[in-house]
Amino acid sequence: MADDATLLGKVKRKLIETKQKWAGEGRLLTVKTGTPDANRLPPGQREVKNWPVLDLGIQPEIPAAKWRLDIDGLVENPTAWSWADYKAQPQATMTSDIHCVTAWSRFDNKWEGVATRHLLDIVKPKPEAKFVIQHSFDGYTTNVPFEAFAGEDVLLACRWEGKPIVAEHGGPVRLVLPKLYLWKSAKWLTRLEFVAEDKPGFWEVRGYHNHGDPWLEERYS
Ligand SMILES: Nc1nc2c(c(=O)[nH]1)N[C@H]1C(S)=C(S)[C@@H](COP(=O)(O)O)O[C@H]1N2
Ligand SMILES: [Mo]
Repeated sequence: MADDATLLGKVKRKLIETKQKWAGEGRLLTVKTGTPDANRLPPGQREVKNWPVLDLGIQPEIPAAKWRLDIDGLVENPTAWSWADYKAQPQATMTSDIHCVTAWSRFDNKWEGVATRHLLDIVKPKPEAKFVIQHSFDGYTTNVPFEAFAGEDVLLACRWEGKPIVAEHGGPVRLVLPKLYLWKSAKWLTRLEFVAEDKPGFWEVRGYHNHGDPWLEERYS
């Protein structure tokens, strides 16, 4: 009996030690950077180390002085940001995985920019605002549900891996919404329109899924 109790005591101690070690490493909370983990790749995706370029073939070069972001529609405070206005906002840092519908995923992208949560505090969307339409300098549009846009990991990003986002990847400012396929993240962002009725965007009217969750493989409609 005494032996059993001792053995149990040892097992328990060992278990607690292991759990404590895991907690220290952040295990069970987040996937550790660099750890090979099959669960990190959505169905049908493969990991790439480079960052492919995908767009309509027009890559507008927008000097910071010409860049402008309009935030309008169903908001209490419609706002227009110049580059200086944008840079004057608190800059957040975020690391996220990106998933393209063409089946590549890229892990651990380090972004800097303005969190959509911060933008929402300023423009104050009306309760009727159920969708956000992103508009770009190349004429591209894409629609996302309000809740997706308001995610804590969504950024109006201007930097990637410590450098300004290059024009081909959507600089000066692109959206990064990592929980949806990357076509839902507009490059060369210039307008955010808050609407009550959904308005399918460029790819959404051409057969892409209206929602685009990579974990549910919402590729095409
Ligand atoms: N303005 C704009 N944004 C866009 C696109 C585009 O053509 N124009 N293409 C989308 C698609 S289909 C993808 S997969 C990603 C690609 O981003 P990347 O070229 O930085 O990898 O941008 C998305 N955002
Ligand atoms: Mo895409």
